[in-house]
Amino acid sequence: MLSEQMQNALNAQIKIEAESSQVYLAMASFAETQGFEGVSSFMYMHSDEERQHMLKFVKYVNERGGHATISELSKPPLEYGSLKEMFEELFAHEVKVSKSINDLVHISLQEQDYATHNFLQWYVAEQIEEEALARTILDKINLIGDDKGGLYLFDRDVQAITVQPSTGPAV
Ligand code: OFO
Repeated sequence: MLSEQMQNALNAQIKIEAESSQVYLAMASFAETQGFEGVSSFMYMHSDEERQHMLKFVKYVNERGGHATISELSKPPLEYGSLKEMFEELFAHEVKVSKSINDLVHISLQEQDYATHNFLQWYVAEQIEEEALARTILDKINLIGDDKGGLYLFDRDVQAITVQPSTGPAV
C-alpha cells in the first residue's frame, strides 16, 4: 500500500509526464509548420514516449492500491524563436524532470517504500538517456548556428535518430 505522501508525489509526477507529452506535441506541431519534417517526427515520437511514461505511473499507482488522478494540464509554449531555442527548452525541461524523479526516489527512501524505489529505477536510467540525447542534439545545433544548409542537414540527422518508444518494465 502506498503512503499518502508517496501517492501524492506519484500523482504529481503523472501530471509532469502528461505535460511533457503536451510540450513535445506542441514542439512537433511548431516544427512541422516550419518545414522541419525530421525534427517534427522526432518530437511526435517523443510526445508518445512521454505518454507511455505517464501511463506507467498511472498503472503503478492503481496496482499498489492507490488512485492515480488525472489533472488539468498547463498550456505548453506554442512558438519558438528558433530551433536552437526549442532544443534549449527541451534540454532544460528534461533536467527539470530528472530533478522531480530524484525527488520521488528520495521520498520512496524516506517512506521505506522499496517497491516504489525499485519501480523508479527505470525512470532514473531513462532520464540519463533523455538528457544525453538532448545534449547531443543541442551540441549539433550550436555548431550549425543559423546556416540554412546546415539546418536542412540537421533536420535529416534528427530524423535518422531512432528513438524506440520506451515503455519500461511491465507493471
Ligand atoms: Fe518522461 O522523460 Fe522526458 O520528460
